[in-house]
Amino acid sequence: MLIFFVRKCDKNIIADFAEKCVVDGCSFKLFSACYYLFDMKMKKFAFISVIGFLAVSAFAVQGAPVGASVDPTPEEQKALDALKGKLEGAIVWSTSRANSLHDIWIMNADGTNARALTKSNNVDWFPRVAPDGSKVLFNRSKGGWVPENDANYPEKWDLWTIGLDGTNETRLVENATWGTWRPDGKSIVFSRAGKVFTMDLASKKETLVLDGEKAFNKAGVILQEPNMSPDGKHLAITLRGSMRETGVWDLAKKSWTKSGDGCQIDWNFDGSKLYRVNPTGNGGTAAPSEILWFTAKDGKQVEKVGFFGIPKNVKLMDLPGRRSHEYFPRLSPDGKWLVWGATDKGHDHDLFDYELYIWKIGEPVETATRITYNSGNDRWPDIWFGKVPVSAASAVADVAKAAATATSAASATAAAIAGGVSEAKMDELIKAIDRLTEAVKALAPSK
Ligand SMILES: [Ca+2]
Ligand SMILES: [Ca+2]
Repeated sequence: MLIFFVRKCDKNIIADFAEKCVVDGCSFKLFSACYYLFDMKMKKFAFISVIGFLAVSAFAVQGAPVGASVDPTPEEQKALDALKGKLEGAIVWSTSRANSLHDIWIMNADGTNARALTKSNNVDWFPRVAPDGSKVLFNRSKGGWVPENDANYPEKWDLWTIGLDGTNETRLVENATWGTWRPDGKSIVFSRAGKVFTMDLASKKETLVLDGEKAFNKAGVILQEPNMSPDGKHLAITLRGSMRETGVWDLAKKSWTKSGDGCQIDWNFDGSKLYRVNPTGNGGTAAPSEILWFTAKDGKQVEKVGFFGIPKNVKLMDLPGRRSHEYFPRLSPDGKWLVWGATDKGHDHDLFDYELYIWKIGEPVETATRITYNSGNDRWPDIWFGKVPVSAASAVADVAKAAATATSAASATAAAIAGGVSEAKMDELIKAIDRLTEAVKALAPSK
């Protein structure tokens, strides 16, 4: 165990810990950072590692808190009611609400009908819906609890797919993380620590498209969450390990354009925008965070942030109030809606009580609608628009439910008639007929 720990405790990881300890104050992480700063000799390192390992063992988390339901406030309920029926499609995300190891869940794009898509003894997260809505690509730990901080160790993860109807769960790529779809749905992009690959789904052939250490001429560069531009010419990447910034890699010119600090940089549907998380803005009681978006021209970010502050036009979302530690931004396929997660305290992506929101871009930020209500962890949403496929098994269950409703409505109608037709009975009769009509509609085969 000690050997394992020493091997893992390289400078890059410790540097990551150093940043994290600012946020969550974990004493071990602070201690690791101090070790790094003082650059102690190997002997001392081994000794300190034992102490560090014991500290980690004592406080090791073996899963995320399983949450409990939370009631929406009257305002939140009003916003939910206003959204209901407005959008057809699905939102998928990773949650610990029913399983401390996180399952992928799915809800309708209007925030209704949340249900589990995966159920496993592995950590399932980073779901990305295929362009045709047939399936979801996601990260799965090889076994048991693996924290998101270990996303940079591809040997701990595989990429899996599952149908949006919950069928055909399949392992697609071994030892990989951060899988995303190409626009035609025929290939995917993913990373293995410092390298980015594409894979053709028909042939299963993998192609190395970027080697971080060679590209940046620096050891220990981690390429996190690589998102390829829709035209396939650029990679938006969050650099971690020995470098720490966001930006865009031009695959043909082999050049890097820095976006700034922050993380989770991604493209909109046509590559005309880049968006990402920035460590500024309101932050609840965690740390400042907001979502920025920029004009992208030939893969380059037009507006700059930094010494002169943040231009107003690049601010996309920074909620007023406490739940403003925004992460995991994702634009809808048509670029008109934004989904994200936010905490009102705490930062760890896989432990704290993030809740998901949806917002129509351009509307006042106050119209953002909270769509999850559970004290467990809710992270990494993706949104897709279209008709969500239904498995044969659940279609049969739906028909059975509709049939039961129709039977009960029909007997209520008969009972109302049998009891004579007073005014009250007439109301009852009309309601029963309405229910019967709805139930018969539901029984009709969908087109
Ligand atoms: Ca904020
Ligand atoms: Ca939550």
